[in-house]
Amino acid sequence: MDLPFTYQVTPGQVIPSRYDNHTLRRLSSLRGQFLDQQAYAAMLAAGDSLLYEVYEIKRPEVYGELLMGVTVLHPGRVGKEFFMTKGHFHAVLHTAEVYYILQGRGAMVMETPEGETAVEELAPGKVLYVPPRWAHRSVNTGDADLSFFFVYPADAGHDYATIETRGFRKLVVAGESGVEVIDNPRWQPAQDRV
Ligand code: M6P
Ligand code: ZN
Repeated sequence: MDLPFTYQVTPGQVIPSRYDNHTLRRLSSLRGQFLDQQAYAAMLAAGDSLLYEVYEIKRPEVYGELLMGVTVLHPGRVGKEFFMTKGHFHAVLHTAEVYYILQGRGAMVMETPEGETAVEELAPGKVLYVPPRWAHRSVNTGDADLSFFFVYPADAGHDYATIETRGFRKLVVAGESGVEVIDNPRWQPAQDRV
């Protein structure tokens, strides 16, 4: 591919005009993450629903390069909890990420290893800066696709295991009065710490 290069991403056409990888993530890849495990099991038994899709522009995973792409997170709920991404820390913890929201409504749930938490609302036109060290998970709180452009250092890598075992400290649910952020009652402190 020629360098430099351009491609198109617009709110009307969120799928990048060129991309290298198209990853599909289904309900089964979020096992253990949703609070209502009965609702999760029932939904999974009815079919392995597609939760989100990532269109990635490939670059060498080395210092100095940037990885970019678009995530399309579909609407839906497991019990009261909205569809969400797996979420991760970066394997190289001190690396940041930028999101630009193209369409839909949602939230980004974030936390540091020390236990600071933050939840930012996502809406079209908004740019979100996820600082180094903050784990991040996007949540679709609307009834249409939530789509956003992302970019982060190509050598950052993904640490999924920490979230898979402990979960996030905060959850985003449909409450009596709309979208609510609650403490995760199943959040687990790390076992390997004294
Ligand atoms: C964002 C970015 C990607 C990530 C995607 C899906 O678009 O952070 O790097 O792959 O969300 O999230 P996850 O990797 O947690 O499944
Ligand atoms: Zn990331």
